[in-house]
Amino acid sequence: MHIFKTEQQVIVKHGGEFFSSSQWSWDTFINRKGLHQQVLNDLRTAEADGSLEENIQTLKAPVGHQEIWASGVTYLRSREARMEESKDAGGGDFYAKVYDALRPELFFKSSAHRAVGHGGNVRIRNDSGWNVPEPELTLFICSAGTIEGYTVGNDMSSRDIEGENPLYLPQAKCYDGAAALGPCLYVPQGPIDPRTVISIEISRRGKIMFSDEISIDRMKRSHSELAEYLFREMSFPFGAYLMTGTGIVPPDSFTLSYGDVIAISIAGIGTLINEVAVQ
Ligand code: DO4
Ligand code: MG
Repeated sequence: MHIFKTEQQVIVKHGGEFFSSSQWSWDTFINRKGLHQQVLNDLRTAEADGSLEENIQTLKAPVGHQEIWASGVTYLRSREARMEESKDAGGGDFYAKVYDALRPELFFKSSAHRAVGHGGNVRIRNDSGWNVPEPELTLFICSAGTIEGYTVGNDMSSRDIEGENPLYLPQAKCYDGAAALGPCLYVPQGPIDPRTVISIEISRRGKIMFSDEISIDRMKRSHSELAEYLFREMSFPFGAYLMTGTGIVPPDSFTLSYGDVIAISIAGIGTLINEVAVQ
């Protein structure tokens, strides 16, 4: 099942049908242990309404009062790219060490108000000259600490800033329009298939500048391990989103430009499309 957030409504798509109710409010609707079964129970008393399909043409990010966190260096490709970009600053070792360490790298990515949804504009910083999107499977973890769903995430990153000094990471990762989530919250009956593929396509004036794909089973860590570390000493009253890291990094010669269109697809979830805002 897929749960969409619009300006006014929570809309569920299940079995090819669309449902909504004025009783459903985002934070309480999604923050439930055993979400798939709970929503199935809700649908027993809801009436399918085909006209709701039109309402999901304009979507919000599937986030209310949830914080958005991110994991780093969970794929070999990210480890290599980070070591290379920070080697002059002496930061390379840190990335090699965190890739092998027991404790994962977790960092705060975005509050809801800085995130954008499908169709919204992501941004690149004015004080950065090397920017890339990071296509990431993103977990939704409810306040009880269980993984209840998935969405597509884009962890926009300023590579020159993080490469200059690893201590600049929050500035490379957190700014208005640096996180995109969507198009919906996907809530399968069980865990997502480990053979699921993430793909990305970046277009400039209609021409594809970069494309790549990776399967999520190439990730070094498990989803439950990442969720467990995030929830160790922090409570999330409305649940939390956790990006799981990137396994796709464009070549070093590539940087995003204003107007580029980034399309990230994850099988089963959908495609998140965002244009880089023109400043
Ligand atoms: O340590 C820097 C950030 C890593 C990251 O965002 C990723 O691997 O996806
Ligand atoms: Mg990332």
